[in-house]
Amino acid sequence: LLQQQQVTKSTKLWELMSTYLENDVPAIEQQISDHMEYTLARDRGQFDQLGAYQATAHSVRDRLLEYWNDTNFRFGELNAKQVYYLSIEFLLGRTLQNALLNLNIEGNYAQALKELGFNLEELYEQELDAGLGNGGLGRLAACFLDSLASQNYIAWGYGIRYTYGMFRQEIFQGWQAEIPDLWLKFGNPWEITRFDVKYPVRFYGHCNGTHWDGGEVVFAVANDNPIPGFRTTNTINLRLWASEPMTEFDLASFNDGNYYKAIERRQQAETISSVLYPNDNSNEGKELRLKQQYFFCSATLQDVIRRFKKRSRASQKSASTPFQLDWTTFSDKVAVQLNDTHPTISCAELFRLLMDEEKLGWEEAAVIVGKTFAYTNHTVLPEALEKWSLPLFSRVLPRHLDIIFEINRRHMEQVSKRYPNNDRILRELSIIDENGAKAVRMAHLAIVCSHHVNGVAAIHSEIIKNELFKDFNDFYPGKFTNVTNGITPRRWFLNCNKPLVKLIANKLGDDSFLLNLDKLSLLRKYAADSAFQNEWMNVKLAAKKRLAQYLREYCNVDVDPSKALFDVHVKRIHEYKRQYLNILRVIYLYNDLRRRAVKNDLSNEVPKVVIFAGKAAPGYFRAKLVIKLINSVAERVNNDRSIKGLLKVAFMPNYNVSLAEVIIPASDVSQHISTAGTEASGTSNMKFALNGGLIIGTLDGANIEIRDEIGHENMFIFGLTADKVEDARREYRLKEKIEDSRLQETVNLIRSGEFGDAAYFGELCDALFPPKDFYLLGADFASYLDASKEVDRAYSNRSEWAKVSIMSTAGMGKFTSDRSIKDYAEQIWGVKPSPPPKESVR
Ligand code: B1N
Repeated sequence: LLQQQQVTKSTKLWELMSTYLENDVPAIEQQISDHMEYTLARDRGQFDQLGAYQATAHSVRDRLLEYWNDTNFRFGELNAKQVYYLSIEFLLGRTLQNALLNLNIEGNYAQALKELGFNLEELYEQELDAGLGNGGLGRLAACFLDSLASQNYIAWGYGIRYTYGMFRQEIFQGWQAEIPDLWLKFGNPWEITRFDVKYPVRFYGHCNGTHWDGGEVVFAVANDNPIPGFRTTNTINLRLWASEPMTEFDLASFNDGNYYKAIERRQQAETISSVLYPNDNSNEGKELRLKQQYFFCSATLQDVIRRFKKRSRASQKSASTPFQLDWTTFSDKVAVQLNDTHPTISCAELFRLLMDEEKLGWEEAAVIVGKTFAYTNHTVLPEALEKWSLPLFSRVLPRHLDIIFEINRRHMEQVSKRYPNNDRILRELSIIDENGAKAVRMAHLAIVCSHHVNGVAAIHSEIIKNELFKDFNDFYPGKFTNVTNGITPRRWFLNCNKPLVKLIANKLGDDSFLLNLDKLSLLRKYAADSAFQNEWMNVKLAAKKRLAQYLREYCNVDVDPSKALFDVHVKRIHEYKRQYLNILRVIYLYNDLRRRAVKNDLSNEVPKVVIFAGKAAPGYFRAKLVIKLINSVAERVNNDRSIKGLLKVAFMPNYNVSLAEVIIPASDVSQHISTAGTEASGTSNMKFALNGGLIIGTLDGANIEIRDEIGHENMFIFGLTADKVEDARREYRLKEKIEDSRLQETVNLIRSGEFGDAAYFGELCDALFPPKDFYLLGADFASYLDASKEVDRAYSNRSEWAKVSIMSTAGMGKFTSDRSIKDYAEQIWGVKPSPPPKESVR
């Protein structure tokens, strides 16, 4: 397909392309104007904000491409091991500001645009988010790309170019409505479509031995997105595949005279990459989803193999001997990281490509596969563990099912050797689930085919080793490990909170902490300094003012940011994340305020606004009902004059990366209150704490490690610990009623119709009664109220609060994704940074 094109040697072109665009203000102005005219074809009366944004974006992209080309050239020359990060989601958000800051040219751009009559900050708002992910898992992939680039690793990301990303959420009469996300409606200046880089991908058909034939074939077309490193020219690539029909028309249908059927087949091909599945932490088992997974994995591995061959050929020493490809070096050149099980079909696909296309034997292929892949698990929730029913799998990917059976047969042989006559363990460790309808367990396939398996926070990795995959851990000692998640301080500190970064840089002498976050610990010695505390709190106040404006504009909620505590709960809506527990708390607080208002006992009350945001999966009724309840409570509470505005509730629609960038710097306290043992890590907890927001949370996920770093006294911890959860559940099941009187009172209030729609909310109320309440809201309610009270108490002391806020930021060094990536590089991939030569750093 990719025909070897004749390469023309042009010294002149080489020289011209070796010069770089200038970054002085007049040069930038000229290039923006050029793009207005030559790229956008604007006439001189048509300079609107959108056009200005697009022209600016194109001029920044030009600069990215210079570094990106250099980087790709250097990677090819080095021919060192390259990391491939495979993820079905990349939640990138906006690109413009991130690119300008990473290239260190934001100031000159602001100046140039000012002289052209525009405001750069306003242009940022023109960009639509690239929302190609659901939540934490997709955003983690985006943070990891930034850290790979910034630390000079040889790495690429691979995923899907969805035409429609995460749906836009609107609220109608308190209910969530989902609107298609038209993120490409004005084009996408950040991507380069490689019409010449495309691979065929087959589905269905039949399979005769190693011969797979018939069915349907689509093309995967490469779309490249440059990812710049921070203050380095290392600019890596995120290659996203779009599906395209085969260019050859379906001749059979044409000859039958079935023109419409032929067109329909073409359209079916396009649907493969059309929409992101909007489920977070749950698995729908849909055929199209399996096709998406295979589609991007097959194209990716074909691309990786092509690059391996090209580089091997280019690096052959002597031209006299005929070239002989050495497959045993494959895993010295390729490390593939599987972001959850979604790309796990790649393991079977690599077997297929090596055996059926490259004619290697099983043993040879198995060694290569086993040294190439590593798998990251992101969840222990049973409903999220991927399983594909055998009938579906064998219809869509018949050859791969055969391969998986053979992997499993050999795997089962090993297991029985080690544990003779042990049916339980055979059943437990089999890739095929035979309890009930037979299915392929993707996590088991990933574990068998990978050299390492990691969890994403210490507690989560322990649960994986000791509970979820205990037998695997015994069978494969040393395979299981931990890499605690992290976030990039470029986007989640510098981009979203420049005033705080400036304040800290002034205090510490420079901003090198952005690449060495541990240096933040130097702030500890200023935590009690009252002048510094004042400056610190003023920065926080400015961020709160900005958010207050949003609250007025989008939620019709009026708050005084200089008085009110901003209490934030933003993440996907899910039962295990317990937004319901929070709104129950709010209802209790509201009722208490009303009671005290009657007794004229409202003095010393800390005014607060409780801010919620987050999307529910469209088919997740419980979660949508919680959104409705939050909005109903907001309606009632915000309009009750008797409580004197001391409590407000807001649900901000359409939570996404760019809204998170506004909310996170503005939070005083944020909620991370999952039932212990359910949230694998959480990453927004890190974002809030880094920005001086205090955390109220359970001992779950990364909260535990955050506590270890910043100190128990600097967090509001409550609730059951993971080791107590099972017993608590067993106990609760035996109870006859809700024992906590404050919770009972709160439920009664909902049932009474205080917030309208009592009939709807009945389901939510029922869910709290024994033997239900799987997520243990009842068990944690009392300690949650205590923690909430403690927050109020601490907030009343401004200096104490400021100190804790500073201590939070100071303790967050560990949670940079730079550290996570270093852990992966050293423990799992076996790669080192390869900084570009000094002369290329401008
Ligand atoms: O991955 C994040 C963690 O910080 C979160 O704790 C975890 O909940 C999240 C199926 C998922 N786990 N599993 C998913 C997403 C989409 C999908 O289709 C599962 N997301 C997480 C990063 O490690």
